[in-house]
Amino acid sequence: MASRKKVLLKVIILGDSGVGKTSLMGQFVSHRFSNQYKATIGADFLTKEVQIDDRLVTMQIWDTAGQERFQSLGVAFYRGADCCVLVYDVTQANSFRSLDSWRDEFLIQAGPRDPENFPFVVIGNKIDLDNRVIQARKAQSWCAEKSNVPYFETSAKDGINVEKAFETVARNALLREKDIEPTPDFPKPIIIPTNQQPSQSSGCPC
Ligand code: G3D
Ligand code: MG
Repeated sequence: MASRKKVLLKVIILGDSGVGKTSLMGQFVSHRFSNQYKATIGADFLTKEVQIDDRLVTMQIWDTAGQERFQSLGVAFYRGADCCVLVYDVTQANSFRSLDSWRDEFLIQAGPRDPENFPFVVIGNKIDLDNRVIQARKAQSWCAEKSNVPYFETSAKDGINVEKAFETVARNALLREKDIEPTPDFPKPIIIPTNQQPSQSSGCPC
C-alpha cells in the first residue's frame, strides 16, 4: 500500500492579550497549566503530533510573544498558515468584540486563496470562571455569520474541551489538503556500489 505523505499544519493562535492563548497551547501540547511553563517558552512555535483517522499530522502551533497588544505580529507569523484559532475570554466583552478585527487582520496579512472558506476555529476560554459576560449563543451567532466557523468553549486551566478544539482545527485544515504545501520528504539516498569501476566518460581530465 502506498504510504500517504506526512502532513505539517501551521496553526496560529490570535486574540487579545490575556485571553489564554499561551495557556491553551500549553494545555494542548504538554497538558500543563502554569506560569512557569509560559516563562520557559522561547520558541516561536511548538509542535504536537496528532492522529486524525489514519493520518499522522504534525501540528506546528504558533503563539505570539505578547506583541498582539500592538497588533504587530509580522509577516512571518502569518505566512503559510493552514488554520487560524481565534480566542476570546468569556469574562471579557472587549475580547469578544476584538474577534472581528483579529479575523480581518489575519485575512489581510495571510492573504489566503479562499478567504470565505479559510478554516478558522473560535474558542471562548475561561469557562471555569463564574463571571461570564458573553453567552455561548452570542458567540455561536457570530460564528454562523462567518461561514459557520466551529465554536468551542474551553478552560485551559482545567483542560476542558482543549483537545477537542485542536482536533477540529486539524480536521478542518486537512479538509483543504490541496491548499497545504507538501512537506518535503527526505531525499532518497544515493547508493554507491563499492565494486563500480570509474566510467570512461566520467569527465575526469586525468
Ligand atoms: P495570552 O497568552 O492570551 O496573553 P495567557 O494569555 O495564556 O498568558 O493567560 C492570561 C491569564 O489568564 C493568566 O493568568 C492565565 O493563567 C489565565 N488563564 C488562561 N486560561 C485560563 C482559563 O481557562 N481559566 C482561568 N481561570 N484562567 C486562565 P495570570 O494571572 O498569570 O495573568
Ligand atoms: Mg501569550
